[in-house]
Amino acid sequence: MVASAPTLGWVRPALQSAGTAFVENVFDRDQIKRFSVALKCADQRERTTYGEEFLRDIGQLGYVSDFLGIGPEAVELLNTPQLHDLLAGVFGEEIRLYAAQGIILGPGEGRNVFPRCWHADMFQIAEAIADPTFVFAVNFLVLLDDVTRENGATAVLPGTHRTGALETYDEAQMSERAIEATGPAGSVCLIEGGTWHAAGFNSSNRPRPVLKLMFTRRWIRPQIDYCADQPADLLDRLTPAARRLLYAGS
Ligand SMILES: O=C(O)CCC(=O)C(=O)O
Repeated sequence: MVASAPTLGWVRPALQSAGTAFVENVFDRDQIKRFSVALKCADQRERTTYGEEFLRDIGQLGYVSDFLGIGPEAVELLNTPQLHDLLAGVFGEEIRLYAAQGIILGPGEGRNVFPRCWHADMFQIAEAIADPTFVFAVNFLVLLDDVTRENGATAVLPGTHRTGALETYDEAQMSERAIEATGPAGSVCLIEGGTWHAAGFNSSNRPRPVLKLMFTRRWIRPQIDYCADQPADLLDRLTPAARRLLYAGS
């Protein structure tokens, strides 16, 4: 059973109060398998092209930044109706894709190992907005495998979108306050743009893959122009709702 629109009314209030929400069953298992294989292949291509050592040095090992380049699965993901139900519940119509990437957290990687640390994705914009409960940007982390504390669940500090800078940067205190986004593949962990969070530490022997989709209000200039340099038929393969997510100029 995938999550349906009428059951999603709690998500925006949760983002307003806690700055985070966790929604299960947004994508089904077959989709997740396809996304996961596509991401693994794209990651391998990047490692072959640039070399693991170089990618590690620049803090990009396991980050696949060419989201549309992972293959037709990126289009499939953007066309998924349940994703749009969730987006509509969070933002209404006024929404665009700001940036997307795959993140593969390898064994032995994670919090406090370069480049991973506590952060709020859009801290500066959050600071400039007077009402901290105004949801202007949300990181959608799509779980491509079952995520546990052992394989590096993302840790989120609830309510920190309302306080701005943290009172303490002490790792022990932050870990104690954090909630861990554990759950089954196909779930989405939503993190508001001003909410502090960090990857966990992957102490398992398998990589932990997620897809990160950062959505923002349309008046925020996207980090990547997804319509530039794309195959001519890309927009034809997207549903009107998905196309609207990518349009930089409208
Ligand atoms: O990989 C993770 O668990 C966290 C990802 C993250 O920090 C981010 O998307 O901003």
